[in-house]
Amino acid sequence: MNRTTSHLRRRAAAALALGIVATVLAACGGGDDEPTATLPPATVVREVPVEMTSFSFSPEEFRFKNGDVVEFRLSSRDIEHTFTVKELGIDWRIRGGGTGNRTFTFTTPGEYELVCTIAGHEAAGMVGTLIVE
Ligand SMILES: [Cu+2]
Repeated sequence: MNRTTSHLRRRAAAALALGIVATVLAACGGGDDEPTATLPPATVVREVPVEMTSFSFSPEEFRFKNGDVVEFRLSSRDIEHTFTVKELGIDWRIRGGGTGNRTFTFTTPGEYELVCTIAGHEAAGMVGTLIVE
């Protein structure tokens, strides 16, 4: 992860925390239906569910805009799998039957190969594509 990505991720986390505080404040506001705080406009977190199973990713193609902050909501339907994009330094492992949320900020346009690095899975067709426009 480069410094810029790390910085953006911290900003995203801070913005999320702000959003939670704003929601709580609004809920406790007693009759005031308007939220009292707004998120910084640059921070948009997209939530993307991904199911991993032997031997595929669903979906198998992802399209993002450069600058997107994406929260991947990973789940394994059967055995252990990884969500690995070597060129971007992404290597997330999800245990069999498990779930995990991982956030990444895309800062370099391109087309990237997604694979599962568990032995034999890539060869069995557990591959995908990430496109950053
Ligand atoms: Cu796998």
